[in-house]
Amino acid sequence: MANTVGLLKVIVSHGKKLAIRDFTSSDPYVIVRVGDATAKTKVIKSCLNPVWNEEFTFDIIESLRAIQFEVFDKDTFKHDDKMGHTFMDLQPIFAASKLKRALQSKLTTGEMKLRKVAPNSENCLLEESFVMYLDGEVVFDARLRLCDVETGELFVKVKWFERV
Ligand SMILES: [Ca+2]
Repeated sequence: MANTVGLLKVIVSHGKKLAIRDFTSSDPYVIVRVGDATAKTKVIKSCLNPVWNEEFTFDIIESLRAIQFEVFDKDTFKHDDKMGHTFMDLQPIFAASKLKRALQSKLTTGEMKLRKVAPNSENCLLEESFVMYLDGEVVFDARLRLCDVETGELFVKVKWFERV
C-alpha cells in the first residue's frame, strides 16, 4: 500500500452500560473503521456489558488521523439498531512513538508513560489516559464515551508499530 507508515493493532475489549434496543437488552457488535478499511466483531447475544476481546490489524497511511467505532444491536427481522459511536484520535499515539524513537537507547524492558492524554472536546476519552511503552511496544488503553446514544462506554486498546 502507498505511504504506509505502520501497522495498528486494535483490540476491541468490552462495552459497559450499553443502551437497550430490544425488550430488555441488546445484541451488540462493533464496527471498526480505519480509513477505507472496516472490521466487525462477533455479536454478543442479550448483553449490555459485552466482552469481545477481538483483535484486528490495519495498515496505516500517513494522512489518517483517527479511527472510528460504531456499536449496533443485531436484529434478525429488521435493520440493526444504532447504539452509539465514538472515535480515537491517533495523534497522541504517533507523538508517543516519535518520543519512543528518540529515547530508544535508554529504553529497556518494562513500562513507561510516554504521553498523557486528557479528556477534551476533541476526543471521546472518559478519563485521563496514558500512551505507554510496554516491553518495546507503544500501547494505548482507552475508555471511550459513546455519542448519540443515551448510555454506553467502549473500552479499546491499540498497539502501534511504526514502520522504520
Ligand atoms: Ca437485537
